[in-house]
Amino acid sequence: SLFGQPITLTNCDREPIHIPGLVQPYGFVLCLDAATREIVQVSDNVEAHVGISVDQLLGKGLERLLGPAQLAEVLPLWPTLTEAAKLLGVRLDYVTGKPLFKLIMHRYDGLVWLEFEPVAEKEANPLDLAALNATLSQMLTATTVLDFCQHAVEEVRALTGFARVGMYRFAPDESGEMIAEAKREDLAPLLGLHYPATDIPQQARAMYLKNWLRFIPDVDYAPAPLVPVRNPATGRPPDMTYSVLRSVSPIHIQYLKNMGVAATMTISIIQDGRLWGMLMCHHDSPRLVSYELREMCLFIGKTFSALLHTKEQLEQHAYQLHIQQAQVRLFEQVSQQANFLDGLHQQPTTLLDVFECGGAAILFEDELITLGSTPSPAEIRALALWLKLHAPQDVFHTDSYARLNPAGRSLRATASGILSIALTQEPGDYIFWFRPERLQTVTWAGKNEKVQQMEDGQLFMSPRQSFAAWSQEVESTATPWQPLELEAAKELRLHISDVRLKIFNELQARAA
Ligand code: BLA
Repeated sequence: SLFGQPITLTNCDREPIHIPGLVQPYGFVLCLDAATREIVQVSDNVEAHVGISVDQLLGKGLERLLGPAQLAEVLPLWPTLTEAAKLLGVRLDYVTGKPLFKLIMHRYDGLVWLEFEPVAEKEANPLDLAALNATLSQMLTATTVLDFCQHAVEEVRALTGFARVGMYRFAPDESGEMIAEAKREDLAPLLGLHYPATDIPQQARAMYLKNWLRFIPDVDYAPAPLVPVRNPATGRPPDMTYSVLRSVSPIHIQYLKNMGVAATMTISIIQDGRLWGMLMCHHDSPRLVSYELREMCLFIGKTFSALLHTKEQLEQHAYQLHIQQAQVRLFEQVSQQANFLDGLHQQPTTLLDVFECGGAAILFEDELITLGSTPSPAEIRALALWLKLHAPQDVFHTDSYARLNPAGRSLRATASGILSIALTQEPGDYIFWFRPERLQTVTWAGKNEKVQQMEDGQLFMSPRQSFAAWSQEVESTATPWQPLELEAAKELRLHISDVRLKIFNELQARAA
């Protein structure tokens, strides 16, 4: 429960995940007053790691923990610390067993944070620049966003060995879709699955814009509290936004357990200051990933973010070119055919080739021609009538006809989205392009998963329930039409009008 209240979808946004007062116990944390350099808070698992108790540290200086050699490395960094992490390797000789630690330092909320992660004795793990180079080469070759994502997930999986690495992209409504995936063969795919916005609440999204990487090596952990839990200077738990070991929301931990996930690493993909997506890594058993390897993946995530715009532009240009070429061929065909209509549907290039769509139709002087998957002839005629009354503009488009016209619900399988051009005002001649309901195009792999509910039963805490919730949200909607498609539709309309005018004039001249 949350502040002793039942957890609901609406109060989820209010869980103060930045001040849990708890850390993940695979490492330990010291908080020092940034001014006095006195240890003011310590995670209570410090003794388990280094054999020094909390009481021996509180109120003291770092020399209680670090030897002169390490102090000589740490202290010069002090004035340079910001929320950006600085990394040192330290050896604590008095520690029996695991004396080697990664020390990750940053300054935030009036404190200097020292986070210690034990490392294995043999772990050399130097930054593998050759591997990083190979990864970037792969990513640079991509000419579409999906290819780009596919390269990124495959490379991150090869580097880290996570059982599943996916690219999760946010839609404008903040729901998300797994658009690329690299996974161990025996795992059920999550590719193409959609999840509602509520799976990642607002305050978490805001935090992930500041801190790009999160790591949970073992979801089955008992959090270690900070002692004291409140910073004596502020009277509240300190802000762990930039902390590596921050303990994760118990709600999210439950979610991961319901999914059968035991370890995760996620990296924010940020474009123009907004969360575009997340690189998600899952493992079905606990998995420690070294700090350096996490940094390398973070580097890949940031590079991905920086290149994303270029890839999107490449893809847009390619689609634009495709539309233009299809348009030119259609124009040729229309001019060459005795009946211009034949040029739109009987030749090698048809209306279907111009846009990404499921079907198209021409309604002209009461004749109806359909291509691909479309509503029934009666439904198309009813649609034309509705357009004439309610949407008399030359070019009409919607990504949810059913929202404009309740009768449109019955068309949603083939025509949730409609783009149409009016050929004449009277009697109502049109060319239509149809897009199917998005739901029909989504493949859902989680169907056979066991659903586990939280005790209060009100939460969508598994992919299956999430998918059901998302389905309701997007019922009767199609992929939206893009501005470049609307432009092209306008041009097609003008061209067809010209051709018809020319034919009309020729007929007139012949008659005279
Ligand atoms: C956080 N939820 C998250 C995160 C992800 C998801 C990726 C980021 C934390 C991390 O790094 O793991 C969601 N994870 C997913 C999705 C998939 C996945 C969609 O693997 C799909 C494959 N979550 C809920 C509900 C609530 C909720 C109903 O589903 C609230 C009532 C809360 N999710 C929640 C909270 C966090 C979170 C509070 C923040 C966790 C933290 O950083 O402390």
